[in-house]
Amino acid sequence: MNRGRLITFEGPEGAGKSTQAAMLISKLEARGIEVIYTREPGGTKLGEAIRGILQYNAAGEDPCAESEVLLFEASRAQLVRNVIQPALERGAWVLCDRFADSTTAYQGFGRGFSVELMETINRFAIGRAVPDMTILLDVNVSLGMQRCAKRQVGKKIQYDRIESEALEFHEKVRQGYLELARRFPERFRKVDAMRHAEPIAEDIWKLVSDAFLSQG
Ligand code: Z5A
Repeated sequence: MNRGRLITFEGPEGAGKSTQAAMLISKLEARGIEVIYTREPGGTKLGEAIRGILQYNAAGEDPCAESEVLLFEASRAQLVRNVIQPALERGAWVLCDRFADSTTAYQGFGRGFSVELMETINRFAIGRAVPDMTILLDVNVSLGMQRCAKRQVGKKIQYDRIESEALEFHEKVRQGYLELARRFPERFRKVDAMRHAEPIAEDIWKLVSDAFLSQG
């Protein structure tokens, strides 16, 4: 049995990661491919509990910046061992909405922790689950925020803990992602996400099908 593919979606908030993952899933499933969709933080019972702590202070106090890193990594380690690695081993494809590069972008470039340290902790958490392709949906911060604001209209919780960070923080995150895409061109595919969803989905399909489905 061939190992499946791990495709991760990254980008600033409101980039359209969940929307594009859903569109890619339908195309892959139409080809008879088993696809598992998951997200970070979360994707397991432990991970979803950590998500509540990280986003909405479910533990009753703010995690300090160091705890924040380790909580993201704990959620990731659990997701890899319990969901991603077993799926890849049985030949399924896994589409993950955010993965290790989010820690490098948000906690490294955004919060200012050493990028090398974030990458080292990421390697510990992900083990062999290195993404085959990382789709970076690039959107400018104001457009991403406008999209999220539209979605939040009428909802009780407005913004979560990380979404509420200052604009400069989100700008550092965006620039961090662009830097990662330059550093790891073999894995990253940058897609202009400041367009309608359909042409973005077409570009992603071309990238994915050219890379993984065109042989034979
Ligand atoms: N975080 C971290 O700091 N470190 C880590 O290691 C990890 C995460 C793993 C998770 O939040 C937060 O945790 C995140 C990073 C941090 N915080 N921030 N900021 P989340 O999972 O709740 O949210 P998110 O990952 O940021 O995703 P999102 O904001 O939900 O956005 P999205 O998935 O990229 O977009 P979407 O849901 O597909 O679309 C958003 C809205 O825009 C929606 O109404 C769509 O209908 C609309 N949309 C989508 N595409 C388009 C286009 N092309 N045009 C117009 N409108 C569109």
